[in-house]
Amino acid sequence: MHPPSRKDFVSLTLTGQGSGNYNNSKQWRRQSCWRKWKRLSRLQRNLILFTVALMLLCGIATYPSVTEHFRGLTVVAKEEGDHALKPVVHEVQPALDKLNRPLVPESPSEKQKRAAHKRGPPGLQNRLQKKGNVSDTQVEKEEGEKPLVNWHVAMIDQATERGTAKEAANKVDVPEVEQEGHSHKEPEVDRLEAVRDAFRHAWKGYKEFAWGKDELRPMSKSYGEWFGLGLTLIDALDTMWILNLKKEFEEAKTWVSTELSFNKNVDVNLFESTIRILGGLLSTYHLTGDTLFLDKAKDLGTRLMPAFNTPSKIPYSDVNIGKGTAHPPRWTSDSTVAEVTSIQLEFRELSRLTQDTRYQAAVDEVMQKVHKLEGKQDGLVPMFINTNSGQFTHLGMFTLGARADSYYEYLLKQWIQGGKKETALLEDYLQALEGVKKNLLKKSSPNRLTFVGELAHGRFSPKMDHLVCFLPGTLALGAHHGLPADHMELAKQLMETCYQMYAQMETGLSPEIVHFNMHEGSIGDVDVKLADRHNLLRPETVESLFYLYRFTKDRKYRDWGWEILQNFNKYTKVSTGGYTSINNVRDPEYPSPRDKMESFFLGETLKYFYLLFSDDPELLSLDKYVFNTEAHPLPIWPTAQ
Ligand code: DMJ
Repeated sequence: MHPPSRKDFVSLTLTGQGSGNYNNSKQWRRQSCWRKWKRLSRLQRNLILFTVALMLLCGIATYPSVTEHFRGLTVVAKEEGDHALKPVVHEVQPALDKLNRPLVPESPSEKQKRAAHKRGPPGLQNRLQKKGNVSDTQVEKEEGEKPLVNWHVAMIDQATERGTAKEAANKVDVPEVEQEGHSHKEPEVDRLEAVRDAFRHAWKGYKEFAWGKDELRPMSKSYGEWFGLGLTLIDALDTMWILNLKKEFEEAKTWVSTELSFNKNVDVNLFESTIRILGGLLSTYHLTGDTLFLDKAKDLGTRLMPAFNTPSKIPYSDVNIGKGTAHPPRWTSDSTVAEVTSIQLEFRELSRLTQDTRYQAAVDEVMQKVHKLEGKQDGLVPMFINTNSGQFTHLGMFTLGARADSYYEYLLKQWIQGGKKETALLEDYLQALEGVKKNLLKKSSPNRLTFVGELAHGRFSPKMDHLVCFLPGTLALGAHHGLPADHMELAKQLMETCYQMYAQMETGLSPEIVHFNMHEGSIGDVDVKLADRHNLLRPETVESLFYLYRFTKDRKYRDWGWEILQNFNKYTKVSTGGYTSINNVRDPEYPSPRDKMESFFLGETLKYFYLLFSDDPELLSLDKYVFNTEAHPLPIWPTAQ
């Protein structure tokens, strides 16, 4: 992080006494005034004293009306959306912004007009920043006004206006509007627009500082390369299409057609490049019908195939897509179970589209082998698998978090993709869920939140990764597709828990990992270790909120999502463009930006926000599409196939 650009220092010049130079010191000035006062006559002194006393009396008498007048000016200026005054008003008295609501309720149309008027040009902040008015550590304020605040002021703002995130979570602060006898929350269109605004802001940073690169580093206004394949741009393609951001989409498409080449001597991770790039290209092809994206997908898929040339047919983790060679990580011949079992939706779809069966054959073989493997516990899988032996390694460790998570997700989703015919996938999924219930599901204290812990050699640990928050959505999706109703009940309970992982933090944003308290008499449900306090802008909770809302229509899921989006805007938005992951969700005063915007923030998090707030159930109907683990929608195959 850059140090603030303000100069918080006082300059002192020390001069020796009696140096003979002109001396304008306070002492000298005091002595000279006193001498002048002594030279005045008694009458002159009395006259001066009388005048000063009279002025003081007048000042006291007129004070209330003067302050009233100035308070009135401030409110009027804010109501008129006076851009020139806004930043000053906000910085001096941030809480007033929220309190200055009109006394007479506004009609929805007036409210929209006011909101539109207030939403100033985003470029304004950047121009100010370039002039050196603010530091690099600044984040923008949400709610259209976007005044400039630094991390410290942002904290003061929240402390004044909302108390802790926990308190806020228990309040429903969305104003209710009566319409035709029904009670409605704020028009959803505002929330959709807020997501589009967030995307535009993220894209602005990417475009300006990281165009065609893998990831934006928004604080340092630079970029990071992982594979050197424009990861963020490709991950975000279908989001732009879904959010109807045509101009942005066309620019990105031009880059894909003119700049993107997979003929590069570069090592890529098989799983990450499959879910983000192959998945992104395939879904964009489906949404647009443009064969450019299918051609690129086929090129990449073919270049990834050497990963499967292993003694066991369990793929290596890394592939050099230019040389056509593959290898495991330097320190082991193991692959991660989630990685080798979460590339199937994409390779199967590639086979269906190209009529080339090799892609599907390779990934189906992996599933068949894993299906038969020893070393599971009640359907739960260990985290590693060896590419030589084809056996699980590091036995006895079970989690639904990192390294195993999307194995469970893809069992269900492959079954749905293939028209619910592949019963082995369904059996493994159902058995694994029984394993979760039997071994990993517990209740926290004091609020009895249902959570999914981990198992290490028979010992239970109440540790839950944020990654596990994909599970409520997956459970709900299964119930929607005819699996037992108690899956939906469990989905709702876990959804509440995942929401609390946000709401109980001081920033209202979830940490990467929490530990739940299980002892009677615990004060809070959640403990967060120092090393686990980061937030990477991950999507899983928002993803699950989307599924839960689609299937239940319970508006609380939307309101929870709205809170989370606002907190991303408060604590992770960088004024010059982009959003940053942060180190400390427990410190709203200094959440400590990490200077990285993950590609999944655009590919997944913002897309799921948009779908959560959309009223159109046909926008990517869950009866027609299945989302890959990077939120790229792929079609459910027609039953004839
Ligand atoms: C994404 O790349 C995918 O959702 C993956 O399944 C898990 N990790 C990130 C998001 O958190």
